[in-house]
Parts: sequence; structure tokens; C-alpha cells
Amino acid sequence: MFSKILIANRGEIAVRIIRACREMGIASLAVYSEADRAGLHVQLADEAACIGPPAAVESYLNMDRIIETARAFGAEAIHPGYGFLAENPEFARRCERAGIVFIGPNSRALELVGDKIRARQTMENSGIPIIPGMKHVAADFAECAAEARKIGYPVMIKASAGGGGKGMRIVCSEEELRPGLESGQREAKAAFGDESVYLEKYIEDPRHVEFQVLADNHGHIVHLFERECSIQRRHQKIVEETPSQALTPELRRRMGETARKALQVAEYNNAGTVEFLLDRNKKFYFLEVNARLQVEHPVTELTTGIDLVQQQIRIAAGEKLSLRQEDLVQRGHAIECRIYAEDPSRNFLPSSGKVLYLREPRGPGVRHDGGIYSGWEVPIYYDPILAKLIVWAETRDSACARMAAALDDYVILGISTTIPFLKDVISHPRFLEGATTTAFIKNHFENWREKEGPADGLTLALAAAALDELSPSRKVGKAAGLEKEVYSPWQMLGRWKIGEKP
Ligand code: MV4
Repeated sequence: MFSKILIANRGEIAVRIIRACREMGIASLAVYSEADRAGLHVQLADEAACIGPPAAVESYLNMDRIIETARAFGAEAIHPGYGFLAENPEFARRCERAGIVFIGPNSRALELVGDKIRARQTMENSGIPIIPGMKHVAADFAECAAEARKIGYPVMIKASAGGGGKGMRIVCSEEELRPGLESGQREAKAAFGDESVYLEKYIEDPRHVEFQVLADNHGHIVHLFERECSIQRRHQKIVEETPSQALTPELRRRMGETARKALQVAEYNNAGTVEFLLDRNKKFYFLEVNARLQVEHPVTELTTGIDLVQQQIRIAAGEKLSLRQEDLVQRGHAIECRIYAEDPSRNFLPSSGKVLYLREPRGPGVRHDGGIYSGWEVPIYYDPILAKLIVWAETRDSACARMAAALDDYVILGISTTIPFLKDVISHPRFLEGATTTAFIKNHFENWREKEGPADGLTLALAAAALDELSPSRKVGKAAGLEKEVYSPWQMLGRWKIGEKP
């Protein structure tokens, strides 16, 4: 086993990985940019090293600097978390060459699954169902028009280097095809430096169901069941849960076996997620492989009892999986809500500033994976995820109730967050029914605004406590970025309000 791991990430996921290291008796080495000196991950790790300026390209994406740092501090392995370098085959290769273990898939498998067209070809050749459409880069308009006529409109243009919805276009008729193709290519070129696109049948209102898989370096592969991730806004997941309401035991078993096979034929190792689209007739199609630990991994941990980060580390160290598929079971129901520093009443505009007060919800079956603390300033340079709130309960209904109570118990003062929006999402009648498709947010929350109303007693009491902590002698006015030192509580606390519109 490794004695020290470098964690090439920040925020809640870096904290999550540090905890796994600590439990395994492995020293943790945090890295941070100049904007993250006060980061929670820096405080919690055993050691920490600054790797450069705030811009991610100069710090968290700086491959050479990170590998050098691992060498200098004697870390034998690097955990990339999610985002940044997590799915970068070049980084995995450089680690391999430097004799440092990349805690993730091998670089060849990363290359394969990162190329959506190659992945489609590989899956199709192994009998895995893919969405009908092209299996090579679209050569020109004529070829696309012919394919679209064959499979029937509506069709979807997708970027081969794709992901995150970039370069994707829905095309409903031949008239729309040329503009769709050209704008898709332009967007793909801008986002990935590669204008390759292809075309496939558009699946209307699908569910997004993904399977967690673990593959060791000795050919053993198990799946840890599904996560339902249909509640998304502009390809940003908001709420995830497991089990999915859409699967029967039989469908779950078939999809799970397909997910194992997908990673087997990709000669994949370590943790991975196989994404499927599920259509209205419950037909499933392979979509893509996410070659990383995912943001939503905790719902799988709570229902299977397996620590996915520890499994990743064990696999990377060359251990054989001790899990057997037939022993794995899902127990109860888990839901995750993502807490972002965004203002959901203002089109999810990123919200910056200082966390003046944080009260994390607690209680039986409540887990809070956070990267924040009272007094911490949210940097503007990175993804605005602050924390994840995850609950577990015996049934879906009780998990929904537990999530509602936990969100009510959750206080973040000083910045806008998605908490009020999440409260409305998880108490929506359609959500409570389990009727969650990828169109849910668009259909029910298009122009959502926070209900105005007087703050409750809890918020008032906490506001008073926060103000008391922020005494004038600490020059809070200036620290909070105000022109002059002012002690009006309304100015000190920024844009949040009690009863009154700002
Ligand atoms: C699709 C689709 C419908 N038909 N492909 C969105 C992200 C990218 N990874 C794949 N995505 C989709 N591909 C076909 N042929 C609908 C989506 C899609 C979606 C997929 C998963 C989760 C949320 C989504 C929201 C909108 C569209």
C-alpha cells in the first residue's frame, strides 16, 4: 500500500479523499493554488504544497508541477478527484512514465472512452446497445442528411470529443440540418479544438441512469448498481438518487451486466461509471463512460456500504477486489443534493463572497461532504460547488422527508446558494412520485424565484449569533470588501434578507 498520496484537487472532493487516506493510514499531501491558501483541504491534509497562481491552467491543470511536487514530497500516487486532470490520458501517461501511480484508469482506456465515436464502435462490436446513428465522424452535409433520413428525425448532432452537452444540437427536420451541423462543429471546435461531430437518433425525454463499476488490475469487475441523475439543469446535475424508480430487478440486472461488459471490452481499470439513456419504453442505450470518481458517488456508498475512494486506492495499489457481485446488495434509499454558490433566482449566477456563517445539518442518515467553513471566502476561479448533502433512509419517501428536514436545518449566510431551490425541487409532487426525466427542471422550474417571506426564528437567531461574532473590532466592514467600516447588519451580511427585498 502507498504511504503517501498527492491529491490533485480542491474543495469537497479533496476533503473526501483526505478522509479516506486518513482511515487507511496513508499520509495525504494537498496541493493548492494561491487562491486556495485558506482552503479546507489545505487545513485537513497532513502536508500541503502551493502549485501556482489561481488560474487552473497554472495550478490544478499544471501536470509537470503536480508530478514534480509528488516527487519532491515522496508521494507514490496521485488521486485526481473529478474535473481538472481526472480524465486526461496525457496526465495518466505522464504519471505512468514518472513511476507515479495515477489513481484511475490506464491511459489507453482513458483515451478510448474519451473518444465518443471510438467508444460507440467498441461497444457496438461487443453487442452493447448504442443509440442508432453514425459510427464515424460525419464527412459532410450529404452524409448527415442520408443518415438522418435513414434513422428518422429528430436527430442529434454530437461532438466526438464531447461531454457536458457542448456541440450538441437537436435537429427536427432537413431544413434545420445544415445550420445545426455547422453550429455544432463550431462549438465543438471552440470547446475541444476538434470539430468532429456525428449524428444519432434523438431520444425524447429520456432518463439518465448510470451504473457504478469497479474493475481491478486482475480482470475482476463488479457493478455497484445504478444512480438516477435525471434532475439536471443545462447538463449540470442537481439531485441524484439510488435506486432509480425506473428499474425493475430484471432491468437492473441486465443493465448492470452490460455496464460490467462495457468496462471489460474497454480494458478499463479502477472506478468508472457507465451512463445509459433510458427511453419511454424502458429501452436502454449506452451513452458514455465517465472515467473518474463522480460527484454523486456517495449515494452508492450509502446504499452498498462500500467506500469507493478506498476501493480506488486499493485497486491502484494492485490489490484484488475482495467484493463479489453475488454478495453486493442495495439497501434503503439515498438522495444527494448539490450545494452550489449560485443564485437560483438570478439564472444561477455564480455568487462570490464570504461564508459568514455555516451550520451543517446533522442527524441519523445525514451526510455532509463539504469544502467550506464559516469565514471562508469563495474564490471566483473554480467550479462553484460548495458541498453535497446526502441522506439515507429505509424507503424513498422517508429519504425525501429526511432530505427536506436536512435542507431546512442547513444555514449558509453571506452568499447565495442553491439550497432554497433544492427545497422546492425535492418537495415537488412530480419528484415525490419519482417522475424524474431529464426534462424535469425545464418543465417545472424554468423561471423559478425564491418565495419571499419573513425569515424564520432559526435564521434570525443565527443571524444574531453571526453578527455577534463579527464584532466591529475585527474590521468586518473592510474584510467584507465594503468601502468604509459600517456596522449595519444589513450591509455586513450582504445580499441576504429578512422579510425585506434588497
Ligand atoms: C442524448 C439525448 C437524447 N438523445 N442523445 C446530454 C449530455 C451528453 N453526455 C448526452 N446528452 C444527451 N444525449 C440522444 N441521442 C439527451 C441528452 C441529454 C441528457 C442526457 C443525460 C442527462 C441529461 C440530459 C439533458 C439533456 C439532454
